Amino acid sequence: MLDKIDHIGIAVHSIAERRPLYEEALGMEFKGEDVVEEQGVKVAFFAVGESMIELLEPLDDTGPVAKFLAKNGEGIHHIAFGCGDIQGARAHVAGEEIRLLSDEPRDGAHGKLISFMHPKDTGRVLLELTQRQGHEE
Ligand code: CMX
Repeated sequence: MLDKIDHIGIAVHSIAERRPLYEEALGMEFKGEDVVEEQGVKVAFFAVGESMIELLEPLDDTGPVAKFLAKNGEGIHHIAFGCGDIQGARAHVAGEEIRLLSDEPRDGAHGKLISFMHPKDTGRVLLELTQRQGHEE
């Protein structure tokens, strides 16, 4: 059902401030930035093998990442699993009595479909399902 760890999301106050850590100190390839208005974030991706690190910077004080930063400070925000069939994966986890945070998959960065599970049902770890649509860089 899940084919890899697609990315690990890390909440940061400023992508510009943290980018040198991943790109220069750790030597990861920068794969681009995106704004996901629906999620209230600017994101930046860095490649690690077939997976990515996603830095998440809030666009304002109101979205989920802003709330996370206010409560916890910077740190790991979520783990995203790649899957070929997000609707099938959603049906499977829902059958395991894990609540999904949206009625349908939402649009994520780089044209992906995404769905989050409630951290209260997953041992206090925010887990995401993600499915690529068409081609992606
Ligand atoms: N990881 C683990 N636990 C988390 C969490 C996170 N990232 N965010 C919130 N929680 C926990 C809270 O600590 C809280 O636990 P306690 O009650 O034990 O303190 C619980 O979840 C509920 O939190 P809340 O403050 O009552 O509710 P929120 O309004 O913060 O909503 C959540 C939490 C997960 C429902 C909300 O953040 C959400 O809908 N997230 C999904 C969307 C998202 O995170 N988008 C940003 C990334 C977008 C992208 O990658 O493109």
